[in-house]
Amino acid sequence: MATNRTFTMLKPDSLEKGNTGAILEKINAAGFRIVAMKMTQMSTKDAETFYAVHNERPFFGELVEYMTRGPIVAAILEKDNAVEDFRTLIGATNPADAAEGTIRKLYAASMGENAVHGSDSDENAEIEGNFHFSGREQF
Ligand code: FUP
Repeated sequence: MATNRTFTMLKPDSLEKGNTGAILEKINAAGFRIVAMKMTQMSTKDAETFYAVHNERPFFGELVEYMTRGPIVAAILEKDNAVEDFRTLIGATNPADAAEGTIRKLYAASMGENAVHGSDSDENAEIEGNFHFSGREQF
């Protein structure tokens, strides 16, 4: 069943650079409603679990190091066509390929430090949202 929710994380580089407010403003301006939101820091086990699909990839160790090195902002967002529209708003995984005006084009340094996460399917949006938020933290 298609849903109208997606899950995002503002990754450690975004918080380190002071881009949290600017990125949230772009998300707000694009018409997403915040269903859940918090600042948190992932443990190594959290990051290994969240990115388990990549655990055989050569960049996995660096990805886990990066995602655990400082706090993130995690959020569930609601909008019609949320998953696809949010992927459009953030741009390509590699900021060098990201379209003008996208969050990754504006705020990401590299493929390895790409500022923001967006779920790639309705199914993963639900899994990832529930990874970070209990039912009573989702409004
Ligand atoms: P995305 O869905 O755009 O977040 O990208 P992926 O799920 O394919 O990758 C998850 C994260 O792994 C990316 F955000 C960055 C990292 N990654 C690399 O560092 N190198 C790669 O070649 C692919 C992904």
